[in-house]
Amino acid sequence: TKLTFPFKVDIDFATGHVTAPAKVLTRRLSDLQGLFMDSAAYEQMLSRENPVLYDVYEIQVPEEAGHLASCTTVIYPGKVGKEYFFTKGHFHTIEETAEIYTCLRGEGYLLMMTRDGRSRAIKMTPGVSAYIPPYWAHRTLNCGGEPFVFYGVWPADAGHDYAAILDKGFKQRVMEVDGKPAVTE
Ligand code: PAN
Ligand code: ZN
Repeated sequence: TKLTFPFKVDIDFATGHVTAPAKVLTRRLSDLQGLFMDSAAYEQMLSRENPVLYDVYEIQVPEEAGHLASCTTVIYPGKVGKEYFFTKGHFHTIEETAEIYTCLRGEGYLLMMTRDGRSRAIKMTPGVSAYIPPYWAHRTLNCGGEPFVFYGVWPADAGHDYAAILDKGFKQRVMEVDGKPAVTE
């Protein structure tokens, strides 16, 4: 680990915006091809518009062991069919690395699963801080009517592995049933 100078950023809990040095990553509907359950609803929505599903504001540090990377993620409210907008979801490339997500605003779920088929869901509301252990893939979603904002911290060298999720998806889904979010297997 190289010597790095201490620094601070300001996080706006309402918008998730982070002051520099942050890198912004925007994910639109078209970036999540094949991930939503209702593919007809997906194609229909995409033929009309290509909304931003979420923005990631990453606080930049060297991607090396010893450093901690962090970011805010803002998932906007919305659904594809009955399924709430979610993140792509991933395992870490170095699978034995954990992560902590703390909810700053809104209402959502953190879905987690292992390669051997175990799964967990944690309801996220402001002040809830969830621990994602090593080896657990993770995806978040917004099941409320306002932006869902959370702050995540992970080992900076962990890396993101999206392949397994793009291939097999997530075991659990959260859909609107009778006007309320329901976690389905
Ligand atoms: C988070 C996620 C972020 C966006 O920073 O990367 O919420 O989700 P996807 O990367 O699945 O699109 C994190 O878990 N980092 O490790
Ligand atoms: Zn992660």
